[in-house]
Amino acid sequence: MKIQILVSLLAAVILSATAQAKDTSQSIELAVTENGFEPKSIDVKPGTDVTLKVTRKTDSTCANQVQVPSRKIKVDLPLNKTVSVALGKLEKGEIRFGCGMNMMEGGRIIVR
Ligand SMILES: [Cu+2]
Repeated sequence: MKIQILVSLLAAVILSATAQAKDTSQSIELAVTENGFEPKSIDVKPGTDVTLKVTRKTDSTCANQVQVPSRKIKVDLPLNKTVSVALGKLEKGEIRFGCGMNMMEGGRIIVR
């Protein structure tokens, strides 16, 4: 009886490990500081389901929004609060992001 429980526990652990290996989602932390978006360049693998976790840490830039023009995303960034921006599965190429007015130099996600 105890062995059966142990075996099923082991099976559950192995199954969840396998599921994690196949999971291609990725959370990427992005900060807005006096220097703009950090990091400015992010590398991901094609087919990855990407969510940006954006935290604005300064009031001294115009970036109180983040936008991803190719995804038609524009999101408010409250000070010191992390905002999730789901981009979905990314194909090969480059995705630009920047401030709400598209003035400030933003950054890019390189999918390769
Ligand atoms: Cu701006």
